[in-house]
Parts: sequence; structure tokens; C-alpha cells
Amino acid sequence: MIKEELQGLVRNKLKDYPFVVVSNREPYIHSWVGEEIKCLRPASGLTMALDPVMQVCGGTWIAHGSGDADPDVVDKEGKIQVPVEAPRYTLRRLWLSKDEEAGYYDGFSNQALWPLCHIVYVKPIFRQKDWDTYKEVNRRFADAVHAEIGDKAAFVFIQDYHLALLSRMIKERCLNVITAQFWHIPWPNYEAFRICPWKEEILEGLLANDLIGFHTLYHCNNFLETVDRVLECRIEREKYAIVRGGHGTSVRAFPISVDFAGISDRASREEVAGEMARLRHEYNLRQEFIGVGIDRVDYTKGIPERLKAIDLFLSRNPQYEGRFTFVQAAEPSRVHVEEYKKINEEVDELVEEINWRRWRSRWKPILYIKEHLSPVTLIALERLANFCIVSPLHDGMNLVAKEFVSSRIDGDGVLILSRFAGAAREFTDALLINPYSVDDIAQAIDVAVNMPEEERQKRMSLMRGIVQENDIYSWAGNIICEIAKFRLPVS
Ligand code: GDG
Repeated sequence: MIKEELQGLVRNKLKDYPFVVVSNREPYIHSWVGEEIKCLRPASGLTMALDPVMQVCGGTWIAHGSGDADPDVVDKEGKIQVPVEAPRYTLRRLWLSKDEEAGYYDGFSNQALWPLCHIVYVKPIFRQKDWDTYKEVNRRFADAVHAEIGDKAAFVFIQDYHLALLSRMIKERCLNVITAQFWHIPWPNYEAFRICPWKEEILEGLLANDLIGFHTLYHCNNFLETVDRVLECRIEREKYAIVRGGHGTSVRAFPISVDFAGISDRASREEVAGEMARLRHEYNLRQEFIGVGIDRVDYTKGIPERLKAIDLFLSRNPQYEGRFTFVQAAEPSRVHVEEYKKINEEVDELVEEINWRRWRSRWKPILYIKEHLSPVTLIALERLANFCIVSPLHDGMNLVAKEFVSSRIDGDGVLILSRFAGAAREFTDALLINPYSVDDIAQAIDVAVNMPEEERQKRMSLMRGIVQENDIYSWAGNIICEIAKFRLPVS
């Protein structure tokens, strides 16, 4: 879908009703750098995907203001027009105290719900205090939504697992509102979910929505099954709907995507060519084979397994020594959480150990770039690579896979992709791997570096076709069409 079509759809379907997006993470962060304020884009799949949609739809995005310069650039209601250089929508920032952040974000969201939903054998931690803070912060978001729309009829689009109780709280405050929620991470099976001490409240909170979206039908089925086992309700399986207390919630799969045309266009620009030259020069990236991985440093992303696979590949194929470099771009995230400190240390040590054992003269097998990179640098890295490894142990979708494909305007490059990423459902032409098997990843690297050009081009062309057809605008368009089916509220 093209942007203009989405614009038309929004006008036609949502009419003049206010459209409000709510998420924990904000799409733009203002930070002090010396005497200057800089505006950054966070490394987050959710914000990367939704920002282009909001730029087309307009409206208000309510999110936690997390930058140290955020309060310095907003008006008295916490609002700023973004993108700053060419404003298209309003960002309304909500402020959280350190204790609120610790309990709601680091605590319940990231130490309980995140591991609970991903099932990668990291034990969820359920603390009563974190849960209480999570509820309190959800209430604060509901107050912010109420302050934004009052009693006006409106559509509210809630994002992710940080705000599971929000829809219910909004509906207690605002009478004329339709809410939809998109759950960006996997929904686990009932056996995994049942250990949550507050499972009933979470499900009741979610069922206040008129529509709930997941990336895959598999997650929708897990959700229906969980609700069926936990709550008194009617499941209408053929309609993918749940009725509880007279209120109906539709459950649908909407595989998220990226701005294919925007990325492809950017990839063809001079600034990306310049950045590719800079990277080659600065990091001495002149080897015959370049691999790339781009991730937030998270224990779900399978980074250690991938690095061990590079090591195994080189042990089995010593002829590639000096001819092969793997670039791992890694942005630290959730650094206050213990498990994230551990994964950071594990990756640091692994890179150091493999490079120490294998280096020769100016060559090291792994180039580890542990910093926030600009979108131009990320596209340049993707274009430089012969192959990209996306190896999460479990992932709702994984946008890096789709960004890699979108940036390959040359139609070349091989994608090595985890079977346990939502993206694997669409990318059957990637080299699909079991990310728990180092051997499997090493074999896929072997296949990637030996794949004939014709086959690479064929596979890449099929994958590009898929993202082009199902881009982020069609994702948003499909959700908007679904939301608009509900009784439009009366102003
Ligand atoms: C959640 C779900 C789902 C990475 N490093 C930098 C940077 N990134 C960008 C990537 C990509 C995004 O961050 C990461 O997106 P993912 O989809 O891989 O993962 P999560 O953040 O875990 O997202 C996931 C997603 O929500 C959307 O629904 O796909 O399954 O877990 O866009 O390019 N961006 C910048 N600098 C970096 O250094 N600017």
C-alpha cells in the first residue's frame, strides 16, 4: 500500500474522530549532548514501525518521556510536534518517577511479562510491589488519555505488554471510545501463562479492547486457548472473537512490517553510499565476505549462539580466515535489569575470546559495534553484507529481517533467519535455522557464502515482493479497516 492510500483510508474510515496511539516507548527522545539538545530515534521495533504510520495518519501519540532533555522542549501539557524538522503529529509525553519506572518497566513489564511470553528459559519474576506499580502507571496513562480526549468520541490504539490494563481503565473514564491493542511479543500457550499470579486481571484488562492484534495466527490461537482456560466467557472460534459480560473482543493476526518504499528509497541515496565507504575505511571492512547482525542486546535475540556459530564455521572452514568478517551491531537495552547485565557480559566476553583466539595481523573475525547507530549507518551495514543473521530464540516478528530485505535494492544478499521469529512465516525463502543449534547456524553460513548469485537473487526478489506488498502501511490500513467495523462512537 502506498502512503497516500492509507491517508485516504484514514479520512474515509476514521472520519474526524481523534486518533490516539499510546505506548510506553516514545518515537523521539530529546537528550542533552554537552550544551546542545539532540533528538534521537530509539532502537525499538514498535516505534520504528509506528512512526511512519503516525506521520501519515496524524493524531496524538502518548508515551513516557524518557529523555533527559524531553521536559525542556515540550509545552505545559507535555506536548511537542514531531518529527521536529517537519511536524506531522503530536507527541504527548508523560513523566514517570524513578520508582515508577523501576516497578512498572524494569520490574513487571521486563522481568515478569517479557520472559513469561517469550519462553526462552529465563524465569519470570513476579513481585507484588512491581505489579502494584504496573497498575498505578497504567492508571496514569489512562488519565493522560482522558486528558487528551475527554468525553469526545475517539479511537485509541494501545501498544504492547506494558499497558495490558489500559483499555479497561480508559473505558472507565471515557464513554465514547473504541480501543484496539497490538501485542508486539509472542502470546505463549496456556501452560506457560498460567504461572502468572495476576493472569485473570491481565486477561480482563485486555478483553476490554474491541480488537486485539498479534503478529501470527498461532499467537491468536494461544490467546483464545488461554482465555478459555482462565476466564468465564464465550469463545466464538469461527469468528475469532471472545464475548465476556456482553462485550465482544475480536482477535486477529496482523503481521507487522516496515516502510519498504521509504527504506528502499533511502538505500539508493548518496548518503548511504558515502556511509558504506566510511565503514569500509574506518573498520577496514574489505574482506570478501561480510555478515551482519543488528539487535538490541537481549537474551531473546540469540546473539551468543550466533557468535559461537561464526567460530564453528571458521573451525570447519579455515580457508575463510582473513576473508570473512561478521559485524555485530548491538545497542544495549534495559541495562538496569540483572538478566540484561548478564547477557551484555556474556556477549562481551564471547567476542573478546573468539577474536583473541583467532586474530591475525589486522584481521579479527568479529567486529562488535556496541553503540546506537543512525538509520543511515544501519542501512549501509545491511547493504555491505553478503548475509544477515537474525537468530532470535523466540520473537513476535523481528523487523531487522524485513529491514535487511528492504534495503537490498541490488536484489542480492542472503537472509539466515530463526524459525522461531514471526518473520519466518512469511520468509520461506530465507535460510531457516533452529537458533538453539549452533551447528545448524554454522551450516547455514556455509550455504550462504557458497550460494550462487542466481539463487540469491531469486530468493531475495521473492522476499522483497512480500515486504513490498505487505508493508507497514498495509499493516496499519488492515487494522484501521477492522477498527472502523465497530460501532462508531457518537460525539
Ligand atoms: C518488538 C518485538 C517485533 C537496532 N539497533 C539500532 C536500531 N535498531 C532497530 C532495528 C529495528 C528495531 O531496532 C528492533 O526491532 P525488532 O523487531 O528486531 O525487535 P524489538 O525491539 O524486540 O521489537 C518484535 C517488534 O516489537 C515490532 O512489533 O518485531 O518481535 O520484540 O527496527 O533496526 N535502530 C537504531 N540504532 C540502532 O543502533 N536507530
